[in-house]
Amino acid sequence: MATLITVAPTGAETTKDACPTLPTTLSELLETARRCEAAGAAMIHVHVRDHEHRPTLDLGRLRATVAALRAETNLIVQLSTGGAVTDSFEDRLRVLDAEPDSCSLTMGTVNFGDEVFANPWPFVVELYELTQELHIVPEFELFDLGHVAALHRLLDTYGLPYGGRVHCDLVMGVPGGMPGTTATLVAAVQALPGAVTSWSATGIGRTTLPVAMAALSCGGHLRVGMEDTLTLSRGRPVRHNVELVERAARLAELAQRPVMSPDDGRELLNIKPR
Ligand code: KMH
Ligand code: ZN
Repeated sequence: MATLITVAPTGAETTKDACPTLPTTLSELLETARRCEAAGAAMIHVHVRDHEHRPTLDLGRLRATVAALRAETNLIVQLSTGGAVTDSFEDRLRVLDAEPDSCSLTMGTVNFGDEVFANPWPFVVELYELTQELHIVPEFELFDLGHVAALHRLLDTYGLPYGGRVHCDLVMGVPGGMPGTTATLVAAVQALPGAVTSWSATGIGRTTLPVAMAALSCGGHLRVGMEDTLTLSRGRPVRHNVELVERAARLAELAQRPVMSPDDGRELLNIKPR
């Protein structure tokens, strides 16, 4: 089985001042997307920044970003509905109006460092029903084992996502969420609903490599990028997202699970051309 690599190049937490190589402008994002696609990424998980490099859910910027990524790459475009911890539920729901191929959908509230990433059940349900109505393929973000239980409840109560495939991403190693260890990954994978058709994993910070290797050995796909990891090794900062994608592609190759093209990714997730 080939490996779907998702690149999450920006996120909402790191500031441009702290990390000047973080792609925060549209042209930096497009340059990043092109290079990461050439290195083996099939999907891009996008957080947008404003003209002062601060996270924003401005609909005009989101629409322009989706259009530009579609024009300049063949990547599957996934918009974050998580945004930043300060974003309102209303703004996070409105992200879907930018008509991405896919969107992230976090399955519950989690402590997020010193903050709280709020995803109460009624919001999760409203967002899920909106993805079904607007024909957007969700990627369920699971930060904790409780989120796996919530995914069972969601699918049992509200049925399958648009397109019929159930793809989730284990986000591991967030301070407040499940630890980024092999034992936890195995426990989470074993607990996934039977309806899950594919899953990826990402380990925050120093958990990146153990989580990636565990995921590959368990049949999972990979998410990498500067949203989650800012160093390649101790004392060696990531200079460009492509370094993380290249390393993930090398790991996938070693595991004899070579990278998947964006078109094969569309088939895996049943994403139709818009
Ligand atoms: N920035 C985090 C609070 C997502 O993209 O859906 C949430 C996050 C998850 O990054
Ligand atoms: Zn994100």
